[in-house]
Amino acid sequence: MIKPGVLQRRLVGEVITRIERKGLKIQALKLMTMTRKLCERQYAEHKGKAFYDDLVNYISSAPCITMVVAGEEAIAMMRKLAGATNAAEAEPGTIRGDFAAVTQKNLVHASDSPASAAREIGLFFGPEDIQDWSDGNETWVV
Ligand code: FUP
Repeated sequence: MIKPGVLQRRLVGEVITRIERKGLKIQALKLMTMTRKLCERQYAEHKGKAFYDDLVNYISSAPCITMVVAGEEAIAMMRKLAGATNAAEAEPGTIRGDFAAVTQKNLVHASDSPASAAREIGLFFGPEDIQDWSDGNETWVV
């Protein structure tokens, strides 16, 4: 998920380019403003924590881009591309390390396990939204 504010900062292309350059496959993509209810479901594991209310307010404040990204080890790769949650700890070269100075506004969310990916994908997409495709590279080279 590309979080609110990334559109305003005109960084959507920058984030998606990193995912594409890594070689991962985008199978679904949607521009949407999340309702509070949907945010609460997305971040249910954090309910009761000090940052929870601010997080839900922020995530429901403006459009996000939700995506399904596929590939071998896609979860581990997306987490590496994103960088550490804490903006001060995220390494340069990662999305958060390069563009986030505020942890709450750390640009992206990436599922941390197959189970959370399945749950989160189900919040945003139906099976009909997810497209499988082949790059067809074999037709461009001999
Ligand atoms: P991540 O899996 O890296 O997105 O991190 P978490 O699920 O732990 O946190 C979800 C979001 O809550 C973070 F992206 C930003 C916000 N957060 C804070 O604002 N403060 C914190 O101390 C921890 C998380």
